[in-house]
Amino acid sequence: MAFERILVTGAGGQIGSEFVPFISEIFGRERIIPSDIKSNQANPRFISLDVTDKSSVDLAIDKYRIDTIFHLAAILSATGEKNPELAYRVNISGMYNILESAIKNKVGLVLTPSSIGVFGPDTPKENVPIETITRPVTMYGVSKLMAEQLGNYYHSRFGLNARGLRFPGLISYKTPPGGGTTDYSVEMIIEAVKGRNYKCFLKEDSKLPMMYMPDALDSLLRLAEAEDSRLKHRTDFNITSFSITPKQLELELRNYFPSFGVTYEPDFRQAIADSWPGSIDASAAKQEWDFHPNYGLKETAEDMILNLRKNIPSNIIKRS
Ligand code: NAD
Ligand code: AKB
Repeated sequence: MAFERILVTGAGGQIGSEFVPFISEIFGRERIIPSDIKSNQANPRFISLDVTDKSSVDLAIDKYRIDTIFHLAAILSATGEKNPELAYRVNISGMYNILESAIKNKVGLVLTPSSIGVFGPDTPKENVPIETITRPVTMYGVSKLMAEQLGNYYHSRFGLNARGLRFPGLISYKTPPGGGTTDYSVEMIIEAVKGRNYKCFLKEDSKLPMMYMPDALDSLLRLAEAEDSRLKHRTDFNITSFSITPKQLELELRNYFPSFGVTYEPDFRQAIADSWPGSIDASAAKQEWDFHPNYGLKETAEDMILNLRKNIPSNIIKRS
């Protein structure tokens, strides 16, 4: 049984703040329990839940008779390098608490995004398959890899329906990204729309895989609804839409804003970007659950600019 009572952790984040309205449209608002460590006064259904607090996780899953969990609470790569202990607690202990409670309460599905952060400098750089060398050099990567493996373990040991996918950098305009290395892409587009130049914290040739938020939301739902019998993988599906460098994004934006300019002043996030691949292979996701992205760079830039021209949300500020 799944999708009757759905808990979303980290619901106030870049993905959660869009995923909750997205699934509310599909399943009905009354079935969704959005939660986060941050409060949200605007949504009375929102509950306060710290995933590192095992008894609170247990209490919430039991109280709301949860059958499905989209576990989005996490600490991203740049914030994780500033505070590795926090990243460890939220990304590993938080995942452990969710899985333990899911078993105890007979939850039907736990879906947890992973990341290209699981790869490291020893991973091949292009068209990287799922099974490859994964030796991450960030606490974020280490913890996301551990979370993938925990999901696999709870599936094989206890039969839990744990699933997950490795997102590339996500581009969106509603909620600011949460302190990652790919955040430059969102920041650059916003500055261009505001008519300002941008100082980029990565080098101009740092190629990374990316995806526009509508494709990310669709992917989460497709994997959640996929027939179990089709899945050969569980928690580590690579997915990607397009790969770009900051320079390519700058040039794309100059089609709309001819005087837009970017200076490149790499900071500590450059080392993180350097450890990640430039492109990944999403063929297993296509075969096993019909992953199908619709937005390339051009469509992403066009839609971002269209929406940001209507309204630049006041909370779109740099968080890292
Ligand atoms: P985000 O940082 O925007 O949101 C994470 C949310 O988790 C925040 O609202 C934060 O308040 C919450 N949180 C932090 N600690 C918590 C705790 N102890 N208990 C409960 N909530 C807590 O991140 P996001 O981009 O929405 O990421 C969601 C998931 O997707 C994560 O697993 C992340 O690793 C993965 N992911 C994101 C991207 C991306 O580009 N956004 C890329 C790859 C993978
Ligand atoms: C980050 O940069 O940390 C995230 C990710 C790719 O996981 N956007």
